[in-house]
This record gives sequence, structure tokens and C-alpha cells, in this order.
Amino acid sequence: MDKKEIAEIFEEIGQLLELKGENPFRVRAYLNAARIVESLQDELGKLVAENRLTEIKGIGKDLAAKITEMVTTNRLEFYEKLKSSLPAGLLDMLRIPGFGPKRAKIVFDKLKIDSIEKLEAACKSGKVAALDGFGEKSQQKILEGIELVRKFASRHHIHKARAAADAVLESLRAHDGVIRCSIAGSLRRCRETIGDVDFLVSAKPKDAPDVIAAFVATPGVITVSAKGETKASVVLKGGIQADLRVVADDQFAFALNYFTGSKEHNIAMRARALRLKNLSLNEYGFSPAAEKEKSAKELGSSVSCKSEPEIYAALDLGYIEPELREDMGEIDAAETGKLPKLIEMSNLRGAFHVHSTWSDGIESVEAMARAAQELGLEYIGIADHSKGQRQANGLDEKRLREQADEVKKLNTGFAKEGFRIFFGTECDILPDGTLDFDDETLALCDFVIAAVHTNFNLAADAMTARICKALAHPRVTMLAHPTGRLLLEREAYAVNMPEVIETAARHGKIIELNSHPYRLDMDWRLWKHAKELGVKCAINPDAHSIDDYQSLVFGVGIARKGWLTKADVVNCHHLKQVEKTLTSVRREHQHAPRSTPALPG
Ligand code: DGT
Ligand code: CA
Ligand code: CA
Repeated sequence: MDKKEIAEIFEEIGQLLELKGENPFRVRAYLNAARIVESLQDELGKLVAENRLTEIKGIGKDLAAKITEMVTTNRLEFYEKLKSSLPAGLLDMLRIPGFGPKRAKIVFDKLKIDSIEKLEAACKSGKVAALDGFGEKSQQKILEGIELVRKFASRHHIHKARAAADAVLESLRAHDGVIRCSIAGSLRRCRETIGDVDFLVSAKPKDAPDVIAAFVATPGVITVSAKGETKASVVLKGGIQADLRVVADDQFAFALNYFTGSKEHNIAMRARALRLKNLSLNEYGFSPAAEKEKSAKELGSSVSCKSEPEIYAALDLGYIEPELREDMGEIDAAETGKLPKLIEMSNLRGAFHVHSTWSDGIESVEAMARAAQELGLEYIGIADHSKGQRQANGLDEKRLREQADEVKKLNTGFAKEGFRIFFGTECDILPDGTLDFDDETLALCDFVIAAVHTNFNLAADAMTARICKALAHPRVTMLAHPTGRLLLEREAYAVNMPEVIETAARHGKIIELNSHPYRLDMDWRLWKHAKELGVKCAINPDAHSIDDYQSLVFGVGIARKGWLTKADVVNCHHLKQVEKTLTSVRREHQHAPRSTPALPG
């Protein structure tokens, strides 16, 4: 097991113990251990081998033994026993947003409820509302939560799908019978969440059965749902469904194009082939429209294409990157040579929105800076929470000043290495649209990220006015996670995004593309329009640990889906240039018309 898996098990143990009504200190020890393990820099296998686990703060003998057991045997007897001592349905209930172990224990103890179905029935008959500490409102919330769980159950966060898929792809690639292989489907298109993972392989017909057999036997596979001559379906670790198709190599490009989708893009491509070339197009190739569809399957493609760019060229189109294949204008743009040169991971020069131990991050400012430097970045922007975020150890004015001093000191050293820490804050936007710090305090900062963290339930016009007012503030540089959504967990709050985007454009403000795989906010569907209005993007890792920098790759993927180029993304600027950008955001604001939207009520 790796760090993430072990951390998840510790977290689950914490919840299970809480469900059992165990001592809160014991519960907290496991929850802490989860955080510690997840953020360990050293390799676990090495720490185990050298017997050094207990040297880590927060890891005692008992936890060390448990980690060792998981690393060496891939299981944990304590956890398995604990889990089997409780009804499985009780654990499922914990997936309901806002419904933690404490509440689960109450409904279990008082009403003998041990499954989502029973909980739903009890809510519908009003029994839950009658419990001490629940009431009508929380009963309604639980019902809504159950609906969300069902809606989200069949989809997965992109980082989990990516990790599971990459492991399988690697073992496919290593197989002798495999000529070419790729991930297709929504994962290749970098959708924000993934239904199932699609794999495509080309192989000689004689090798296909062997490739299929190897695929279903891959260590990442936990169940085999279907297995045929040329395809198979399995369930990967984490409950992620996956499909594999094996095709002949001369069909590979066509199959890759078809199974990458989207379905809407495929339909548009097929229509174009018919209209323009009188050809029908399917996963096997092109065939003359007059003939039956299956002729490409039997006779081979009437136009041979070795790679996807050749398919697009055959239809007089420039190559369309997978992220753009959503039938949102990409075919017209490919026809007229207006496709953007999409941003790439290697274009990133820095990262704003980085947390440290000053608030709820787990590394010092210096460690976060060093790690970014090692990744080849030229700067980071530290933005810890403001004082309103008490539970996240938000900084008050005094601590913000102290942090500013620390950053200044660090920068004298870093300057010699051509690296810089920009000093900022992730400043709460209060319900009335004012900020958590006064102007004088905000003036300490090189940049200010304004963020909504409270009062998610405002009506759309009030929320929109709240955010727009913050955007109009001269000290605000950028807007954090504009809709507050948590993918597969919490819907966006009600807000009029077109108005927010227009306001950002009017004031020359930057909008964040938060690259945390639970957020990926602002949504990719909105970026093309934002960019047309001149709004710049910051791809922000919202990093609370060094590992969190890895999420930047998903931010870049979503930016690509939003048609963004490196010119649209401020953290693609080199250090000198970005210094000017931050200053000009402030200056531009002074020239912008001062139209602060009125707050209703
Ligand atoms: P997902 O799995 O829900 O995240 O989304 P996709 O896009 O991966 O969808 P999936 O796995 O059902 O199918 C993979 C691709 O296969 C899809 O993007 C396009 C293609 N495809 C599937 N069904 C159809 C269809 O009925 N017509 C066409 N033209 N293409 C299809
Ligand atoms: Ca899929
Ligand atoms: Ca599929």
C-alpha cells in the first residue's frame, strides 16, 4: 500500500472508532496519523526497512506497527476486524455530505438505522426530525445529501481515475503483444470527473487473447465484469470501472478517435465526413457512404490513417486536441485555422495560492518555496487564510505582519537564486462583500486572493453582488474558486457567473482556476468566454502540502479544455513579467470605471 491508501485507512479507522463511541483522543490520533502519513516526504518502504517510523512526530509504536503491517502485507487485520464489527451500510451513510460519525451513531443507536435506504425512509416519515439535535431542516438536508450520493456514486475524481489508469496503462505498455496503447474517453479529454476509464490497445489478432488475459490479471484490477475476444470490462481499485478494446493496428487511429469522444464530437465529425466527402466514419475507418457501414470493419478503411491528425486532415481540419473535443466550436475553428495553441504543463513558471503552517498548510513557507523551486518554478505566491477562517488557523493583522517579515527575510536569500516568494493572503469575502482585512493591512500584500468561505446559502443576486463588490476592491488581485463547488460532494453556490466574469473583465482582475481535483473551479465551460472578454487566468494549486503541487497538471488540463493559451495564464509569465502583471492589475483598476454594484437589501 502507498501513503494515500494508508492515510485513507487511518481516516476510516478514526471514523469507525467514532461510530463506536470510542475515546475522542484515540479517534483524533488516527485522523492525525492520516494527515501525517499522507504528507510524508520520505518513502514509506524505506522508513519501514530502516525501522525509523517512530522518529516521525505523532507516530508512536502502535501506529508504526500498523503502518509496517500495511506496507509489508498490504492489509491491516485491526482495520478488517473493526470494519466487520459494524454493519457495512453504516459506513455508506458517512458518504452523505454533512453526515458524520456522530450523527450516524445517533440514528443507529436510537432508530436502529444501518443503511442509506433505512435512513431515507426514516427521513421521509419524519422520524429523524424528531430526534434530539436534528429537526426538520437537517432532515431535509439529509434527504438532499442522499440524492447527491446517488447522483455522484457512479463518477470519480480525476486524480483517482488518473492514478488507477496510469498503473494499468504502464503494464499494458510492457506487454509484448501490445503494439500501441492509449487511454481514451473522458479521462483523455480531461473531463472534471470520470465515469469509466477507457483503454485502447492495438495488437495482432493472434496476440489479442493474451493481452486481454494480462489486462484482467493486472494488480490494479479487483473484479472482472466481462471478458471476450477483443474486449473486457473490469473494476479497478477504488471501484472505478474500466473498459478495454483490442483492435488491429491499422484501425488504431480510428478506434482511438471514436472512443475518445465525446459522443457529440463524434456525431459532428461523422456528419462532416458525409457532407463533405460522402464517406461514412466509424471506429473502424472511412467507407464510401453508399456501402454498408460495416465495410470498413471488413475491408479496411477506404482512406488509411495511421494517426489521429491524419483523420482530421482527411476532413480538411487541423488537429483537434482531445481536451477540445466537446462539440463546442472546435470543428469550425479547426476548419478556419483558428484553433488556439493550448497551454502546456511546461509553460508554468510559478504558482499562486500556496498555504503554509501559518494557517492550515503542513509545510513552512520556506519548504513550500524550495519544493516549487525544485519543480523548476521561479516563484510562488503565499496566500494563507485570513482571520475569519478560525478553524483553519487564519491570520489576524498582527500575524500577517509577522508573516510578511518572514517572507521578506526569505526573499533576500531567494533573490540570489532568481526565485521569489510573493506575499499575499487568501482573504475572506464577508457576506456583505467587504473584505476580512482593512485597506492598510491589505497594502502589505503583493497580491490578494478574495475568497468566499462562509454563508454559501445567499440568494444568487446577493452572492453575485457580494463577489462583484470584492472584485471591485482596488487591493484585490484575483478571485479564488469562484463557485465554491466540491466535485461529487457539494454543488456550486447560486451565483451569476456571467456577471462575475464581466465584472472581473471591467476591473482587470484575474480569475483563479483552482487545480485541486475536488474543485477545478472556475469550470472549463466558462473560460472561452472569459478569455474573449480579456480576463486572465491563474492556475492555482491551493497547495496545503508539497504533494498538492502535483494537482497543477489537472489545472492545466482544464485550462486546455477552456481553450486557454500560455498568454491567457498569468503564472506562465516569467518572474520579471509577473511582477509587472501584479502591479498593472492594481494600476488598471484605477483607470477602470468605478461601478460598484449595489447590494440588494
Ligand atoms: P464517462 O465515461 O461518462 O466519463 O464519459 P466517456 O466520454 O468516457 O463515455 P463512455 O465511456 O461511455 O464512451 C467512451 C467514448 O465512446 C465516448 O466518449 C464516445 C464513444 N461513444 C460511446 N457511445 C457512443 C455513441 O452512442 N455514439 C458515438 N458516436 N460515440 C459513442
Ligand atoms: Ca469513459
Ligand atoms: Ca466506457
